[in-house]
Amino acid sequence: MSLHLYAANTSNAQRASCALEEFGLPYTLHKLDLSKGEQKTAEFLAINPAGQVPALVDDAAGVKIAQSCAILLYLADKTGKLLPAAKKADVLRLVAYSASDVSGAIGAYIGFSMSKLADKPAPVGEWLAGRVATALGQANKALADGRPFIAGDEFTIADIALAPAARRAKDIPGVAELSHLQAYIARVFARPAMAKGLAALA
Ligand SMILES: N[C@@H](CCC(=O)N[C@@H](CS)C(=O)NCC(=O)O)C(=O)O
Repeated sequence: MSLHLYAANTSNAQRASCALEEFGLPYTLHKLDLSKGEQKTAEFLAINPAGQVPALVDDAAGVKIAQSCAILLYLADKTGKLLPAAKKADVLRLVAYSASDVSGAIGAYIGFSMSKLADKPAPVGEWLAGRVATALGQANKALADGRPFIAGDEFTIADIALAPAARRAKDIPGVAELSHLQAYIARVFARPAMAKGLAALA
């Protein structure tokens, strides 16, 4: 098989597995155990020098690509799907928003919460949670107009960028209250391909 996905059960890697399922592309899954450092082997570092998942190898095209949202853009370009020309600027904006504002804020909150710092002042945790709620609040506000997907009526790669990260954030203070976002997450993962992408890494 030409496509190889290197992944673990994380929201960044779920973007890639969900995308491959949504695009209907067959792939070989290589699950890495991050707790055993399998992402730092010489073999994997030759694929992604950053030593992080996800990474995708497209043998037929001679391509190795990391960064979850870059993988979405690569596959949209390869297939010509889920990045409609009429919505291109908006979808690109929303993919970048998910990769930076949303995942950045979630990563900072989770990194702080899980850190072994001797002193973890509560106000810092609250401030970091506030950044997540502010970032996801933008999506919640957009979805309040009744649109089914984040860029409008059509499912796009912006949904594959946003939904796994938003799902990961559900227990962060302030996120459960974002009712339009919560309904959206349920709607997106009710799609068979999205559900299959999640299950593949579980
Ligand atoms: N911005 C990257 C983040 C990748 C990332 O942080 N991967 C984590 C799992 S979600 C990882 O591989 N961590 C293991 C490590 O850094 O050693 C993306 O979107 O792909």
